[in-house]
Amino acid sequence: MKCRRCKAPAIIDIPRHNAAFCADCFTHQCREQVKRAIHEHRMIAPGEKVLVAVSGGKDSLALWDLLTEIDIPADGLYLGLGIGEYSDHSGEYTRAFAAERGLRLHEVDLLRDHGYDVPGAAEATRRAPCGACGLSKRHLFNQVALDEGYDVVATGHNLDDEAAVLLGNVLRWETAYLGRQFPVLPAGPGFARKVKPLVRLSEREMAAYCVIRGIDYQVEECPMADGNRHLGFKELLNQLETKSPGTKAAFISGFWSRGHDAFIAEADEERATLAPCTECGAPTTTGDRCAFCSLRSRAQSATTEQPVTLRTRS
Ligand code: Q46
Ligand code: ZN
Repeated sequence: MKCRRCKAPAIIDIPRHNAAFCADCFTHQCREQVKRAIHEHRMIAPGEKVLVAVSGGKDSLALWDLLTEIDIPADGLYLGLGIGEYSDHSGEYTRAFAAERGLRLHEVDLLRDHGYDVPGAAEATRRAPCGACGLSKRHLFNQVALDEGYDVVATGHNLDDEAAVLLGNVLRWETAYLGRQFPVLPAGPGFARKVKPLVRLSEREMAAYCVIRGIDYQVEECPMADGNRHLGFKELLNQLETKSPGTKAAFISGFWSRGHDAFIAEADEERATLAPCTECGAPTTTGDRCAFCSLRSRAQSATTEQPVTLRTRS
């Protein structure tokens, strides 16, 4: 197996591109894929302030590294979820990554800053933890971006994540979600722009990228992932991909070019009905308290500690 670009011995094959690469050319290929995604979808303009949502896992740390490598300066935001040792270690990997590279990292801790954690939220809502966890992340990433003057929030969603979410949304015809499923979500009143620069790269490629670049990351699975239905969709899609390489990429790129437009109107209508949350001011469809503020007040009752203010590390 030889590298497609330089003909040296290859260390990784990428069946969907019918190609293999040596370590140097593979990292070059990853950078090119990120540049292409950013360019194609007009994710980030020169000079814009970028905030990367970092979890301590391979995708978000690879994303932070890749943006830095292609000369797009970005600060990080780590959200402490309070999921025991898993969160403790995730925070340690993130802080070490930022410190080694001299990058600026913001930290928000659910328990310290908002008086609840993900296990408490799951208990209070009596639902799978991922729902409350995802809601908290979306709200707080956006809030920190707006409060700290960032133009864009970049997340580490990769090709596998997008294909699994798309399959879930299609299976249930979640049309409003389909309208919002795109590599870039524009800014609006109360919303920073959201972008996914890793959509052209797979989970396996991001793991390989971290190994090659010497990035230490959290390899443990989240212990609260059991109720996450996307894991099942990923397994199914992996089976299809093994039989027919390129299936996932064709599924999502076909949706973006031929399906997404059909659902935009519904997502736009939903945005047009938004009004400020009576408690935090974030846009909400309820006309009262937003879903985050409702969750927080219910979840706080399952915890004991009181909130303190946002801490920023430079
Ligand atoms: S951290 Fe949160 Fe994930 Fe854990 S509780 Fe679910 S959503 S699985 S990316
Ligand atoms: Zn609110």
